Amino acid sequence: MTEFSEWFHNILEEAEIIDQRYPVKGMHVWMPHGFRIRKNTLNILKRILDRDHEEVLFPLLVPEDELAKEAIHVKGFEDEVYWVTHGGLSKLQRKLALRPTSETVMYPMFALWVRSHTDLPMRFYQIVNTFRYETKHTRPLIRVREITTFKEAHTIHATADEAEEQVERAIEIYREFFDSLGIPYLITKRPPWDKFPGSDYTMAFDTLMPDGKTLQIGTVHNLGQTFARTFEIKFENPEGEHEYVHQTCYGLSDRVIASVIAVHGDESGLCLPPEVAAHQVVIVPVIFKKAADEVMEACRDLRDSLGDAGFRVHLDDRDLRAGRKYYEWEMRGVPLRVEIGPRDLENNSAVISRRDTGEKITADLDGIQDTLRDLMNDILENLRNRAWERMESEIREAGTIEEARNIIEEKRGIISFMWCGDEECGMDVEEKVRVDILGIQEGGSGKCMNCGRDAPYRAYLARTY
Ligand code: PR8
Repeated sequence: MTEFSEWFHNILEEAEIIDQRYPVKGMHVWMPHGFRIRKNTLNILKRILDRDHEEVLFPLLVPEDELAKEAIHVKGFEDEVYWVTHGGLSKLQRKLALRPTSETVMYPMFALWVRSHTDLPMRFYQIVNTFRYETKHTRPLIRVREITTFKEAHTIHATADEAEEQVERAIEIYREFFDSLGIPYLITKRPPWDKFPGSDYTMAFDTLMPDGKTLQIGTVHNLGQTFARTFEIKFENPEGEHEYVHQTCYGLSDRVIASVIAVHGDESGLCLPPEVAAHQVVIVPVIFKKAADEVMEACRDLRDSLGDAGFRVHLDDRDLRAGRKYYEWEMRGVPLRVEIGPRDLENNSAVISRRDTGEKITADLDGIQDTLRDLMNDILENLRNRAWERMESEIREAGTIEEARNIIEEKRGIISFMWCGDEECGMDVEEKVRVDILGIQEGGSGKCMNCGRDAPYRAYLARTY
């Protein structure tokens, strides 16, 4: 693949995902094709969350005093906040922030909503835009200043154990979500210096981008009782005493779409999992003078029957060369292309082309729905396996700092090593290898790669976005 960032930039434009020319840095326009992919992706997540979460919608603006209430939280976000200072020509008495995330928007209301232990647990989510004045280099979908698809969930529990369990459930939810997109992930507990501001701890999902850098694609935070104490969120327990609640929150962003594009794409462009593709099947009539009408009619019939059966299908009947159409639909990542020409019609068949493998399959028109459905399942599985294999082959074990340095210099990817868990030692590793510690996984034993002490953790290092 050509240089990744150039490829990514070009494909967003060529496949009409977003328009990057909007004149505010870090803010982009979703174009119709991108918007459809976005909507299909959101639908998968909603389907999973709707099982036991309630969807809500809170305001965009946060009063300054609410934002400032949770000291650690606000410290983490203070240099990323956009402020509204005026209403028309009048200066506002109370500045209003554009939400960088919604803890300080929601939690004052949660204090009003939560009364008794019988109200708990509560699980909410909303899909909104959030604003972060990022100072690091912005990149479309990857590091933006308006996150247009912020999917944030917030839960409230009576006990610490229940909050802990919710963290596990949220991890399962995100696993299921990323599996249905075929995106591989590494799940780790973030080191303390990299956790969400105000949380007890953060669990993160990272994926590997084609240039060997990792991208954080989702996070699950156990908030403990920090925000409950700040915002006075209390419930009455069965004994009639008032206790602070325990909370979690977890979120995903536009990065989900960035990873779908980057992880599965290739030299020919996008390669989309069928469930998110705007069109799952594109029918291209192969017209010669002979039997042109019959071919068009067969194509229309097929389009109608596939549409009725629930496929997102498109008939490309433009007056263009078939080759030009193939190129375009491949670039746009359509999973399956069906070609029908006069000879196919004589045999009551069609030729199906798979975007992921390039394979061509001659299928009987009568059973074509089943064939297409089987192929779509197979495509997702193939994309998922391929992507997992690629990521796993880029995780390399290092026993010494020297080895870690060499791997990062020569191969990039992710380094796995044993770590004592000491914060100072961790900072030292980051400085010596000049990359970030992604996080840790419990279990395993050995000696710390850096200081040689007993190491109860497996940790990971990578260049990150
Ligand atoms: C929370 N509160 O906010 P989080 N551009 C694109 N994606 C981003 C950006 C950005 N500038 N910043 C973060 N993300 C919690 C959980 C409610 C929900 C993505 O958590 O700050 C990252 O993938 O960790 C991150 O994992 C996710 O948003 C959630 O943001």
